[in-house]
Amino acid sequence: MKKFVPVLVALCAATAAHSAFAQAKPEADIKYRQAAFIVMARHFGSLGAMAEGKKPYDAKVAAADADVLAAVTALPFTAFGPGTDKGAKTEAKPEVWKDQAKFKQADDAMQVEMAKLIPAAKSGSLDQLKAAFGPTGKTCKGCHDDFKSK
Ligand code: ASC
Repeated sequence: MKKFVPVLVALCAATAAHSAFAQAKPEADIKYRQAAFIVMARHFGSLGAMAEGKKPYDAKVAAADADVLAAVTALPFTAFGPGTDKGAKTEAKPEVWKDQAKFKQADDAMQVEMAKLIPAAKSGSLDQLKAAFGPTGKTCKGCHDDFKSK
């Protein structure tokens, strides 16, 4: 019997760790997608400020913003899986999970515009940045209107 005690302890610890992980997962996904959106907003906002003449245009800063956006733009959408509608404070509406096809369309629409904004922001041309910024912002807003509360 003595031999089995450490095995039992290990099994209990593994089970406890596993269930703790299972419970923490929606919260982790919610935080992950929010963090990715925060990073996007910072760098998208930087491009917007330049496009709208609210801060001086700097081609290097614009290119760096574009690199960040290229890296993060798809990430939030990997963390809206089943069961992540609650578990931490979230502004995601139930429609995200009720109308997944429409949510996917909204994601795709943004990716299409981002794929134009990124090279425009790296082109060294403020005019190109200006031309691509507005349409991308519209896709952000469109998705917020349908899928984000407040
Ligand atoms: C931003 C930002 C958004 C979008 C959105 C566009 O700069 O943080 O979420 O633009 O406001 O309408």
